[in-house]
Amino acid sequence: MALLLRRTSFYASRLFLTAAAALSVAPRVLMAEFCTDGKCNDEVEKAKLASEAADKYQFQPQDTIFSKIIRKEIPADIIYEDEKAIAFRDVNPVAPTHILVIPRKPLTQLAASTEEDIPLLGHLLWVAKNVAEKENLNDSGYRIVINNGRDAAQSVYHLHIHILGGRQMSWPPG
Ligand code: TR5
Repeated sequence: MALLLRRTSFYASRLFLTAAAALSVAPRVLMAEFCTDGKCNDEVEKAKLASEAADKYQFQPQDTIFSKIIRKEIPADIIYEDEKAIAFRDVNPVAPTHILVIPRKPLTQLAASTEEDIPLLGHLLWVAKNVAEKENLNDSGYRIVINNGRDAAQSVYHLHIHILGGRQMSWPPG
């Protein structure tokens, strides 16, 4: 019974987060950030939308969905936060464990970082390492990914580190 309740509340919270993401913006040009209509399962469409997002946002600080999560304006399954970083579960997981680590500072992407961000970049990796450990991924292993720009299909222009684990991965990535 307790397990059933836990499962139900897990799926209810996932549904809520997905709905919140879907409702948060309408214009198609922003779809790369929100992927609400199922098109994001299509790799070609995904790349096209990511390319639109790159044209619009690359190198320009802007108010992304992640800024809203930082300000707690939209709900997210936050599992860690400190004065510089925040980690939360990806709403569209591509692995049994899929967590995003982001800086509070609105850096659009890795390529937009400067020398002054060296301590911040180190901190983000440190957080990712600790979060992965807490998620019991150390023995099995995990993958750290940063998608940067159009060709990497970056869709949200707020720097983020993906932590992926809980299944065997293949190489090269798609
Ligand atoms: O493709 P890149 O590397 O830019 O990764 C962006 C990631 O953000 C994707 O894995 C999305 O699934 C994830 N994402 C997008 C939204 C979102 C999210 N993760 C947690 N919560 C989210 N909300 C509330 N809204 C989103 N649009």
